[in-house]
Amino acid sequence: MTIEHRLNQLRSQLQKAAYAYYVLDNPIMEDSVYDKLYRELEGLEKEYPLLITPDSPTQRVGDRPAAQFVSVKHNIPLYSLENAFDFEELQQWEQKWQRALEGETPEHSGYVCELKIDGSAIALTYEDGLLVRGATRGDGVTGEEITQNIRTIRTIPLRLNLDNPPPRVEVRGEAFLPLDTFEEINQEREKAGENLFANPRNAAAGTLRQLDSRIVAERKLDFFAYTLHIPDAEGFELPTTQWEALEFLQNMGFRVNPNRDLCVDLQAVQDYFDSWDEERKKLPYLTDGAVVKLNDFSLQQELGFTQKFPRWAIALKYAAEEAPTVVKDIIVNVGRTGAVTPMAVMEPVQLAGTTVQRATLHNEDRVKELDIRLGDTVVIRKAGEIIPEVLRVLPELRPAATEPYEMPTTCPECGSTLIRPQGEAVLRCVNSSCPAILRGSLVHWASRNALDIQGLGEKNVILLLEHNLVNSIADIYNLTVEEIMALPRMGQRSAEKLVAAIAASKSQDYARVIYGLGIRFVGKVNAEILTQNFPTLDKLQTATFAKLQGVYGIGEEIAQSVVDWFRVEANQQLIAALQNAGLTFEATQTAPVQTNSSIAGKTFVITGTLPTLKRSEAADKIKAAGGKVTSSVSKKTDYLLAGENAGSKLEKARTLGVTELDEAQFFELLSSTTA
Ligand code: 0OX
Repeated sequence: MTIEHRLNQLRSQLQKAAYAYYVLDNPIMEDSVYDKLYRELEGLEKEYPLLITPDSPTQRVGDRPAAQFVSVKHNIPLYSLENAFDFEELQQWEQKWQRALEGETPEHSGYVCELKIDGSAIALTYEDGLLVRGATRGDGVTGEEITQNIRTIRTIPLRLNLDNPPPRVEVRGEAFLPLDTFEEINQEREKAGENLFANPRNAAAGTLRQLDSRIVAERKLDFFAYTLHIPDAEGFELPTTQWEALEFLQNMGFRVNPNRDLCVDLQAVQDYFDSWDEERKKLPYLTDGAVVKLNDFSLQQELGFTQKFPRWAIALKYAAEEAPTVVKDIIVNVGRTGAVTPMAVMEPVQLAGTTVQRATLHNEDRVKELDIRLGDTVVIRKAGEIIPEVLRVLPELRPAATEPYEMPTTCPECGSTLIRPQGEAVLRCVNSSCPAILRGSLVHWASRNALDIQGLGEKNVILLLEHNLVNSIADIYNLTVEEIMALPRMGQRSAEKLVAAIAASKSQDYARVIYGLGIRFVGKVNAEILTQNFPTLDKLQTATFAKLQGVYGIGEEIAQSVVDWFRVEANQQLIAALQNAGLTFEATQTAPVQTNSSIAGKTFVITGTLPTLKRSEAADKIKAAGGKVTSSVSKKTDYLLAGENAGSKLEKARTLGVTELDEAQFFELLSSTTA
C-alpha cells in the first residue's frame, strides 16, 4: 500500500468514526482504537508534510492566531425570523402567507417544526465538497470570516460526505455552547479573575470571534445545521422539502437537531411546541422556542422574503422568564434622543440565562401605575433580546415607611427642565447640548451596526467627554494619539489602536453612516432602504416628504422624521463636518435604484399567473425601481399587473378605473424612464 493510500484510508476511517460518535451519537470505534489510528495519521503527516490535506482530521486547529477577522459579504443573506408568541399570532402568520398567494390556498405538505437553538448563526461554504469558508451572521448581509475557528467544531465536516458534490454548497446553522461547557468556562474565568459571560449565547458568540483557534478548540462549541442552499443544482438529485433537507444535511455529515417534527397543521405545531415547553429544560443546550417552516421549497420560493424575514417561516417563542428581586434604587437614564427612561436598580437575579441588575420602568405613567418604591419586591421579566422590565410589584412584601417615587423635573445630566410633549408618555430633555445626548449619540455612532469603531464604547466615550476632547461626533476624527494617551488608564498602544479604528470608520458604507446619525425611526433596515433609493447625500437631504414616502418600506412617520432631521441647522453642520472628515456619503456597493423610472413612487397590485415572472419576482422588480407593492386594490393603486386567472382584484380595479397592465406592458414600463 502506498503512503497516500494509507493516509486516505486513515482519514476516511477516522472521519467515519467521528461522524458516528459526534453526529449520530452512535460510536462505532473504541476510543483507544481511534487514538491509535489518529496517532498513526499524525506520525505519517509529520514525516510527509506535503501529503497533508485540508480535510484531514488533524487539521482542525490552526497553529497561529489570526491577526484580525475580515468582513465577508454573504452570497445569500442570512435573514432573521419574525416572532409569534401565541396560537393566535401563529394563525395570523398562516393567513398572511396565504394572502400573499392571493387566497389560492395551496395544498402543501405541512410545517416542519425545529427547536430554536439559542446560539450564534453561522454560514458555511463548501466548494467541490471542501469546507472553504465559515462566517458569522453579522448583520445578515456582511459577516466576519472565521473559518479557522469553525474548523475546530467537530460536528462540522471538513469535507462533505458526497461522492459527487455540487460545485458550491451553502449550509447555515446555529453554533452553540452546551450548558455544562458554558458553566465550566465561567468557573475558569472566575478563577482567573476575568469577566463572566452573561449567558451561553454570548459565550458562543465571543468564542467564535476569538482570534486564537486553539482557545476555540478548547471551548468545545457545537453546531446544528438547518438550511441548505445549492446554487448550481443542475444534474443533482436534491431535496425538495425542508424535511428532506434536514436528512440530507445529516447524511452529508452535519449534526441536525433530532427533536424535529413534520406537522400537518397549526394545531399539530402548537402540540409540538407545548410538548417541548417543560421537556426542553432537560436538554443540554438552551432553546427559546420553535422555528416553524413551510415544508415545500416550491412554496418557500414563491413566498420569498420581506426586507427582514422569510415569509415562509416564523419563530414561536416560549413565554418570557420571570423572577422576583428587590429594588435598591430608582434612577433615570437620558438617552441619545433626550428621552428620559426610569429604571429600577435591583439585587442581581438570574433570568433566562442572564444576570440582570437593571430593569426598565418605561415611563412616568408606568411608574405611577406600578407605584414602585425603594425596597419593594418586584417581579421582572425578560424575553429574548428585549431589555428586562418590571412586570409587577408585590405590595404585601413592601417594607414599612416607604414613599411613592417621583420622577425628576430637571435633567439629571444638564439640569434643564424636562418637557413632556402633549400626547406622549415620554419625558424629554430638549437641551440639544445636554451631555447625555452627545454621549448617547457617540456611543450609537461607534456601535457595531453603525460605524463599528472598536474601542469606542461607553466607557471611553465618557472619558473623552469628561476631558472635553469632543463636542460633537465629528470631533472624534480630529483626535490625536497624544491627546488620547494623556487620558487616565490609556496606554500608547490603546490610543494608537483607537485612532486607527476611528480612521478606518471613514470607509464604512453610506448606509452605516446614515444609521449612525441616529435619525428617529431610521434603524438599520430603513437606513439601507433610504441609501439604496437616495444613493447620494444630496439626493437624500433634498428628498421631499412625498418622494420619501413613495419608497417601498418608508412610511409617513419615517419620511417626516428624515425631512425634519435635515432641516435642523446643527444637523447640517454635523453633516458638513463629517463630509470634511472624509466619511462616505455615497452608495457604492449596490446598484442604485432607478428613482427616475416610471415606476418610482407608484403603487402596484399583482394578481393572477404571469406568463414568465413569478409574482415575487415582479414585486422585486417593482421595488427595485422604487415602486411599492400592496396586496389589495384601492383608490391609491396606480397599476394592476394582471396575469391569467385574475379574479376579484381585476374586477375591483376595473370599477375603480385602475390602469391594467399585462406582463409585456409591465416590461415596457420598467424600461421607460421619466428623466
Ligand atoms: C435556530 C434556527 C434559526 C432559515 C431562514 C430564516 C431562519 N435558531 O434553531 N433559523 C432557522 O431558520 C432560518 N432555523 C432554526 N432552527
